Parts: sequence; C-alpha cells; structure tokens
Amino acid sequence: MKIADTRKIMKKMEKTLDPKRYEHTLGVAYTAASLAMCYGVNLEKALVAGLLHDCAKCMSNEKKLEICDKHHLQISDVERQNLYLLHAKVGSYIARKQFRIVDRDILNAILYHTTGRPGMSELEKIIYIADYIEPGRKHAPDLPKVRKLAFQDLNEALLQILEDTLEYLQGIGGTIDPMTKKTYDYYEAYMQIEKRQDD
Ligand code: DGI
Ligand code: FE
Ligand code: FE
Repeated sequence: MKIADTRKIMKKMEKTLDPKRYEHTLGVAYTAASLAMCYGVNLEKALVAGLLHDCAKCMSNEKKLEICDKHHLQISDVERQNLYLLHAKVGSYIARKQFRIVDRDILNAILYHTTGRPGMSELEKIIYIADYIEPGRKHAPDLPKVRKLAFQDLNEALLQILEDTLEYLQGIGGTIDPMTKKTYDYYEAYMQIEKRQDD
C-alpha cells in the first residue's frame, strides 16, 4: 500500500514554506532517499519523512503554542525558552492529523529530527543526518567529512553531528535540550561498546 502521495505533499510544502525552506526540504528528502538506498531502508518512507520534517517550520510561535495548547502537546522548559524547537513536535502532529500519516516510524523521524533520541530507528537516523548534510547546508563544521561518513557508517555520522551540535550550542550559549545530551551520551557509549567488540 502507498504510504502517501509524495507529489501532493511536495505541492503543499511549496505553498506552506518559504522558498529557502522549501529548497532545504527537497534537499533533505532526496538526501534521505539516497541514504535509504544505501542502507536498504524503505525509500518512500524516507521521502515522505524528509518532505514533512520541517512542515511546521514557517509557522509563527503563537500558532505553534496554540496548537500545543489546543491538542495537549506537552511543552518542556527548554522548548518554552527556545520556541523554534517546537516545530518538530508540532510538525509530527500536523503530519498525523493533516497529512494522515499513520506510520509511527515516519512520525517519530519528524518528532526527533532536531534533538535525536537514544535508540533511534534507521529512518530516524537518516532524517536527522540528511537534515544536517543536505546540499543546501553551508555553515556546519566538517561538512565534507560528515557527508562522506553518512554513506559509510550511519552511527559514526550521527555521533559526529551530535558532537558538533553540542559544541555549537555551547559556543553560542544556547540551552541544551536534555534529549540532545542524552542522545549524544547514548551513542557515545554505544560506539565504545561496538569498537570494543571489534577488537
Ligand atoms: O529546522 P532545521 O533548521 O532544518 O534543523 P533542526 O530542526 O535540526 O534545527 C537546527 C537547530 O536546532 C540548530 O540551530 C541547532 C538547534 N538545536 C539542536 N539541538 C538543540 C538545539 N537548540 C537548542 N537550544 N537545544 C538543543 O538541544
Ligand atoms: Fe527542523
Ligand atoms: Fe530541516
């Protein structure tokens, strides 16, 4: 069964998002599709999650807060201090309600695309990584290295991005979401264990 009408989602995103965000969205969708090909993950799911991951990005803070309030989506302290973080939670909600996505993995990939989470699925990792490495991204450190790594080892790429993100946030004095830190700690330990098993 078809998961969703990707062309319809694309048209809707073109209307909802500003041109730069739409370009980024296409970049993420096609990068996610390439990673899905590389790792044998469902291609259509990667495309749909990529297309919808920032569907709430161009929404005003008031509107995001209103949706959270109306539909009882819990807002954490860090989210309240950094309202842009809410676009992931609200985006996942919109994907379910407005785009009728029922696939839990796609909804989680949208929900955790900004912070990650411990024990991410392959699809969640792919969206998290594609968001960071898509061709339109210019400013992150180590981009050529991370882009190559993404097609060699999903977990290594994930850990590198988490490390760079934490460093960036510390540098600008941004509040670190406990989930971002938890995800980093989890994959840092996970990779240590994996390396020890290789010895
Ligand atoms: O929506 P995008 O810009 O495409 O990407 P995104 O949803 O991954 O958001 C990226 C921004 O989120 C980037 O500036 C880093 C920030 N971010 C990631 N983790 C945290 C965070 N910001 C805060 N305050 N705390 C976090 O833990
Ligand atoms: Fe985002
Ligand atoms: Fe994004």
